Amino acid sequence: MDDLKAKYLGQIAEAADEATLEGIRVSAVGKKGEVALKMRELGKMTPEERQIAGPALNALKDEINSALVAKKAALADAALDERLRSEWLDVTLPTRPQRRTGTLHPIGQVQEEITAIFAELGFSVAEGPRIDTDWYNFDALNIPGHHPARAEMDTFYMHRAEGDDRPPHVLRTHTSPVQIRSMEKMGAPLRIICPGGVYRADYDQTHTPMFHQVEGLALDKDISMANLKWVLEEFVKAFFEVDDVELRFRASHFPFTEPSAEVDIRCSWEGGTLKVGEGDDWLEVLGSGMVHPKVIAAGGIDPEVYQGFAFGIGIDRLAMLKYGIPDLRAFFDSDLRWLRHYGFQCLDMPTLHGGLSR
Ligand code: 2NM
Repeated sequence: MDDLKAKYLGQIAEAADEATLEGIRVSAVGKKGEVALKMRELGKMTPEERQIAGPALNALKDEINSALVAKKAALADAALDERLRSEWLDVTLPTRPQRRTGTLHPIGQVQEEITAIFAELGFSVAEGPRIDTDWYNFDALNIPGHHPARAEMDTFYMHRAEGDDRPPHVLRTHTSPVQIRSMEKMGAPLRIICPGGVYRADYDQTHTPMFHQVEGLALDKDISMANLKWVLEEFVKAFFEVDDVELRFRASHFPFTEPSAEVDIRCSWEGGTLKVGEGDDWLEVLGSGMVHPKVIAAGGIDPEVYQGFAFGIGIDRLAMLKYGIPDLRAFFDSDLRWLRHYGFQCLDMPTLHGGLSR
C-alpha cells in the first residue's frame, strides 16, 4: 500500500495537464483501478487482517482523491495565470498610425461649424424631409400659387400617376418647411436652425440643382430686428474667426418675412484673399427678416402673441468664401484629388473652444 501511495502521489505531482490527471484517476481509483483490485482481495483475508487492511485502503483512496482534486485546482490556477500573462495588454500605448484616406467634405465641415456656433447661441437643430407637400414648401410660407418661385421651371415636382389625387409633392426649394413643421410640433417660444440640402431647377457657373442651406428661426413674445442683428453679428464673427465685423442691412423682399433685409459684410479682397471686417467691399451672405404673421399662423402659433426673426444662409457659398474654393460645381464632382486637397480630417470636429477650422 505504501508503494501504491508513493507511486500515485508521485504521478499526480508530475502531471502537467488535466488529461494526464484523468488517466491517473482511472488507473488508481477508477472502478477497475489498482485500489479497487486490492479491495477485492479483502474477501480472501482473515477478519483480523481485513479490519486493518479495509480502513487503510479507504484511507489510501481518500488520499489519492484529495491529491487529484488539489492538483486539478493547481493546474487551473496555473492556466489562468498563463492566460493573464500572455493576454496582457498595455492600454496606455498610442494607437498605430493609420493611413487615413477618407476626408470630411467642406460642406459637411462648414455645416458642423455653423451648428456649433448657433448651439452656443441657444439654437437647436431641426431636420425634416427633403420631399414635402407644396403646402409646407409654399402655401404655409405665404408663397401663393401665382408666385414666380412656384413656376414649373424652378421647382422639381414629383411625378404622380394618373388618378392619384394626393396633394402634390416637391423637392423642397428651401429648408423653411422644416421650420413650419417644428412650429407645429414644438410651439413657441422656439429657437432652431434647419440645415440641409435643397433643390432648384437651376444649373450654371454659380448654381447647382442641389445645394445646402441653414435657415434659422427665433420666436418669442419680445423679439425684434435688434435681436436678429446681434445674433447675425455673433455668427459672422465666430464663423470667419475675427474679433470685429460690420454688417449692412439692405431692405429687400421675401414672401415669408416683413420687413425683409439682405445682409452684407464689410470685407476686402487684397491679393485675391478674403479679409472680413475691413476694406471697402461688401459681401452678400444671407437673407433675413421678421417672420410674416401669416407664416406664424400657418405654424399653428398665435401671431398676436408671438413674433420672431428668421434668416437663410447658403452653406456652399460660405464654404467657398472661407476655404478659398473657386468653383462651386467641383463640390459635387466626387473627384478624390479635390477631396484630398479641400477635405477635412474626420476627427477634427469643429468646436468653439478648439478653434472652428484649426
Ligand atoms: C431666408 C430669408 C428670410 C426664413 C423664413 C423662415 C420661416 F419658415 F420661419 F418663415 N425660415 N427662413 C427666411 C427668411 C429665409 O432665406 C434667404
